[in-house]
Amino acid sequence: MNNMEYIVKLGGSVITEKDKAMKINYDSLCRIGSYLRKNMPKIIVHGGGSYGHYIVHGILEKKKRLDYTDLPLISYVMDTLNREVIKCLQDYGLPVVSFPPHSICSIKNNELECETGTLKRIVEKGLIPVLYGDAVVSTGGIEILSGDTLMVFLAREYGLRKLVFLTDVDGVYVNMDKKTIIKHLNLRDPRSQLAFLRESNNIDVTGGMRAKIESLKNLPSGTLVYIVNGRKESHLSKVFVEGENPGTLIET
Ligand code: IP8
Repeated sequence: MNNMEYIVKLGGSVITEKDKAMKINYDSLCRIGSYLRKNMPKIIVHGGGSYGHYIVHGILEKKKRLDYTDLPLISYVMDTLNREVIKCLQDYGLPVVSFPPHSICSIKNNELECETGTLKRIVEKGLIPVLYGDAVVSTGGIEILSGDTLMVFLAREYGLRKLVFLTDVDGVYVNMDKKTIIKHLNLRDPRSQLAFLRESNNIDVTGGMRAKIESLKNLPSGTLVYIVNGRKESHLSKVFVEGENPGTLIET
């Protein structure tokens, strides 16, 4: 399993300081870089954290909705975060290339479309494209495309059967108070599905966990999805070096 080709998402809550606007957590980011160097992914995606979410939240507070005029600022802010991610990963020897989603993706009638020709050629050369949650043009104006949606889209596009989501929690919680996590979840097993739904009120929704799991249902069956605490070195070592599950393993 360790040598399976995979796609990884560096969650915004791991690489930035959630409560501090526009602040990167370089320790976390660079530590992840050192582990990705040991076991290189095919594609990297990162989230918006206190860059993208902060700016979008501010716009929505002021005007209640997003429109075309917001694309320059949101894309600039996400590009700024992306440059730092790229720089740190390159410092760790990863051959990463930035791929701003707003320049290749759009949402047409709720369907995500991305021009992936160049991306494919870059991957074929052994380089690693880095995409991220972004604002993209849509039928009605612009929409926020989350990195989670991109992960599923790209995994399908490239036939990748292993996805790793680095988050700031230990996995999918079934009980937030007791901090108990599900070790293994099979989305097609009716029993585990039932257990999951019954407990879903306790699942970490602030981290978008419920939406994340919902979007996984669009993956082909037999795909392995690891939800891992990207802030804990021992968990990074387990998933990237030992090829084991330190958090929650979801099978589709
Ligand atoms: O953190 C959100 O991406 P996510 C991107 O992957 C923006 O949900 C611009 C808020």
